Amino acid sequence: MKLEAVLGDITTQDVDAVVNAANSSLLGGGGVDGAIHAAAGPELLAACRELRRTALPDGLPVGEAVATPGFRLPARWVIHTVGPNRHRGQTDPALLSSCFTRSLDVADGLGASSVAFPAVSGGVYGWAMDEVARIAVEAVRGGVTGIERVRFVLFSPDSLDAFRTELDRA
Ligand code: AR6
Repeated sequence: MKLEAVLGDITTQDVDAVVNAANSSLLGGGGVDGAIHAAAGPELLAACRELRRTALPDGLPVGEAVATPGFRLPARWVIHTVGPNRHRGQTDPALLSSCFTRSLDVADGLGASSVAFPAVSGGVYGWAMDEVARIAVEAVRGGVTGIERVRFVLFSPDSLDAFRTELDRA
């Protein structure tokens, strides 16, 4: 599996699946969630509402992942995951690690070979970027899947540095 980190906007990535740092409601929000919904178009919100009506009446639990089509995005699928929110006392690294491993499992199940991740929980949810990077890289490296390429797409030079530091660790 090839792992890389780039500076950029996840909504423009030419990969099979992009991961969304959503919230349990799946009904949209700010940050990367808002950007993905804006770029994918209103069909994405409709698909999320349908998931809530059917499979997920209580919402998506923290650390879990679920897929929808990507609609107007270059990516064929969006995999929605919910990171732990530090401001709500969700400080267990296993929950954040699970976001990455479960998203890869879902992508693998769809037959995706390339996946782009944002820094889940590294924004509004309050985790330090070096911690997100360490947990994300460790989780992805430990996963055994058919995914060929994982790209971390970071929104600032500092977060790119944090991920590059982890990727450079042997
Ligand atoms: N491409 C890549 N990264 C981005 C983009 C983008 N277009 N936009 C922002 N980021 P956040 P969280 C970075 O807050 O901490 C939402 O309202 C951003 O700079 O989006 O998991 C949800 O609905 C940061 O480094 O996600 C939830 O309520 C990283 O993505 C809540 O925020 C994650 O920041 C989730 O919070």
